[in-house]
Amino acid sequence: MSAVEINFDGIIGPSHNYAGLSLGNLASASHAGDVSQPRAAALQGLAKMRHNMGLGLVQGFLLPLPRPNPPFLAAIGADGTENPRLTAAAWSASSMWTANAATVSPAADTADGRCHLTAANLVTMPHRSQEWPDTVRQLRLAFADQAHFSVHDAVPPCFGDEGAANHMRMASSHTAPGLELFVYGTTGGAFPARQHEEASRAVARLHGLDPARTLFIEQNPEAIGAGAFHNDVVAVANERVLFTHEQAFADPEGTYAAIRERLPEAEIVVVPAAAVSLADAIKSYLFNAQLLTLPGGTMALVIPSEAWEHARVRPWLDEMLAGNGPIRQVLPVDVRQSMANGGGPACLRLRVVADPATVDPRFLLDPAKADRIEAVIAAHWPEAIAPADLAGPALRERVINARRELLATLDLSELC
Ligand code: SUG
Repeated sequence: MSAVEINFDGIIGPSHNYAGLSLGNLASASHAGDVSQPRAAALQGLAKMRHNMGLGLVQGFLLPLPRPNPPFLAAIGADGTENPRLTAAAWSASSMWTANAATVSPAADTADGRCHLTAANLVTMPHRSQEWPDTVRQLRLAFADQAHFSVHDAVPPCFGDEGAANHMRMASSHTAPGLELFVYGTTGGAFPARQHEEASRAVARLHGLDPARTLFIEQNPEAIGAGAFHNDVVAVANERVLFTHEQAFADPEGTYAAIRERLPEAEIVVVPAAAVSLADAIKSYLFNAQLLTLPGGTMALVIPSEAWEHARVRPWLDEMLAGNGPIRQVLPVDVRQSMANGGGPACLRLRVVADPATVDPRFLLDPAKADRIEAVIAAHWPEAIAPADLAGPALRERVINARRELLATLDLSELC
């Protein structure tokens, strides 16, 4: 097989919980203190993977990271009893949102003709800042073939980097040289701007991107203020198509013109604020969608069911489908447990363009493996976690064992 787009979804970990840790992420804040359902969450995530695999697409996955994470607490001289937020941070299953695991530049874009991945430091949110060392270990295993991949450590923590959630790629096809779009925020608003311009520029340099095919675009501060803590909450791109909210970028017209100048075949589908307000876009997660090229060549948008059911989003989607645009199908999926923490279908996946034969096969899904993963989740993932359960020895044992069982069934115990 030659290079294709592979979506690597994060398997939702057994410690999935609602602690309200992410300032500026409205879903996380509004569900703080709720009882979570890790088993249902992980099954929803797996169902999405099966759904996309059923479309004829190659599907991969990444594993939950070790939680609770005692080294995180030890590094700050804490044992988890001082402060419930620190405890919750050490237990967070946030690595499920693999769109934040790394930024990926396919081989067609890079100076050395290899696919480059830079782990994201995620420094803005304490609970996420502990992810990258374990993430990079996993990436170095999955993409160990150095003839085809180069995996970089995260950029220094003085520059906040949130990975692929603030990065888009447009190209005439996945394997053609592409235009890489890095979207950064500026500080000073009500909520933190998680992606710093300097981090984006560092990643572009590390990947050996051609400056003529790289754009650095400022996020609209108004969008961040309205709850778009990552650009992928208001825009998504696939091949020649950019699907974006009118208010995603600080200079929308300048951004569209710069894209069209470099990629004349670009098709930009803009959703006007008059049809879907920024608030509705963020509430429904319409743009946190997977825009996928199906094997037949047409494009489908995999959206959260919340968007499909939304009173103002649905009419807009119906109208789009009735028109002659590039997005021919809309496919809703149920990832409600992740959504309640601000993670839609797009947050749950990391896109890598590569020949699947060059990826460690243990990270690629097939129906039989999906059945095995499902059996482990059904047998070992806790059904419910209330905030007060965190730090309890019984839950701790259960969560550690659940992950161990998953790694064993996937022959990945070296990640223990
Ligand atoms: O970083 N939520 C994640 C959601 C990440 C979504 N990813 C993308 N947009 N690509 C975040 O804010 C909530 C955890 C809590 O509150 O317990 C959380 O981390």
